[in-house]
This record gives sequence, structure tokens and C-alpha cells, in this order.
Amino acid sequence: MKLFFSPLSPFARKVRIVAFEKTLIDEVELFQSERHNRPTELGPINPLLKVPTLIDNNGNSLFDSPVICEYLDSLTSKPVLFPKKGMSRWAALRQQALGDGGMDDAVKLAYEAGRPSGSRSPYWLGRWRQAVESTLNALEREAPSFTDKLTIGPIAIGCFLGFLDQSRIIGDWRGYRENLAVWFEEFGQRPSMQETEYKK
Ligand SMILES: N[C@@H](CCC(=O)N[C@@H](CS)C(=O)NCC(=O)O)C(=O)O
Repeated sequence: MKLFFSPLSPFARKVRIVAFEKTLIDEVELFQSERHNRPTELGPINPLLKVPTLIDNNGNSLFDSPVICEYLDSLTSKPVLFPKKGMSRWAALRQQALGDGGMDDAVKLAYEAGRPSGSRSPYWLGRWRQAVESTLNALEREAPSFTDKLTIGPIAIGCFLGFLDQSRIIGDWRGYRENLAVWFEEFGQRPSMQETEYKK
């Protein structure tokens, strides 16, 4: 399999973590995709022109991290990262939506903040920041009920928090979010998190 990724993309990190947890990492060949190359490089395989994009062993392309992650989950039996049915499935998918949604807003905030100072929109900077803070507040309230069971939910949340640390886009998020900070401290020790951490 081939994975088009960028070292800074939290969504691509999510896919790499899943590959690691499913012991598939050695079967995934990584191709670093630079932003300026994406239209030509990814156009034929992903109309969204985004990383992560996966090419499976039959040459089929898969995109959007939830789809790629569920595909990888289907390839080996354990651990089950996408519970098949019942409330545990909806709880995992809901957590994934929180993590992915937080990443979406944090990435947009980083893009907007990275524009030349005269072109930045105060409205959009405020809007994306508000959404990131609101997601963090929800996660702080929910963190005491997080269980040790590994699913796609905590993986997505871990990638969201990891992106905030790596990009420093909103400064110190831990200050008054102790439950979440304690949870992330422990989750961040997983080998899959350590192995995929962005290093300058
Ligand atoms: N919903 C997508 C989001 C992927 C995404 O936003 N990727 C960003 C990088 S973090 C991207 O490739 N943006 C286009 C670009 O940077 O050219 C997923 O879950 O995979």
C-alpha cells in the first residue's frame, strides 16, 4: 500500500497511528506530498487534492482519513478500532467526529494565521479559534469518562491535541483543562503516538 502524507498533517498521522496499531505499518510505503505538488500528484487519485490518500494493493485509491482508517481496520482482526455495531460503535464514531472536527478547525486556523498579515481575516481567525476552544471544552468535560479501550475515537482526539502542541496555534490549551491534559499525557506515551510524533 502507498500512503501520500505530509509530516505536519494530523489526519495523515491518524492513518499512520492506525497502521501502527494494526501492525500494518511495514506494509505501508510513505510518500511525502508537498502542497504545491498536490494538484498534479494527487489529482488523478484524489479529487479533493488532500492528504492522507491511500492506494491499496489493487491500485484503488481511498481518501478521507475515516475511510482509510476503517479500511485498515478491516485488514487485521485486532485491535478492533471501529466497533461493528451498537452503542460502542456510535461512541467511537462520535469521538472521532470531535477529534476530526477539532483538527479541521485547527488546520484552517493555522492556514489563515499563516497568510501575510495584511490578508488575514480577523473574522475567520476568531471563528476557527472559537470552534477549537469549544471542542476542547467539550473534551475536557468528557475526559473523565474516557475508557482505556483503544478505538478510532481516542486516536483522533490524540491527533487533534498533538497538532495543537506541534503548531502552537492556540497557545497553552492545558491551563484550565486538567482532565484532558492528564488523559493526553498518558495517551501520548503509546508507541504509536511516539513513533508518529512530528520531529523538526
Ligand atoms: N477530512 C479529511 C481532511 C484532510 C485534510 O484537511 N488534509 C489537509 C492537510 S492536514 C490537506 O491536505 N489540505 C490541502 C492542502 O494542504 O493542500 C480527512 O479526514 O482526511
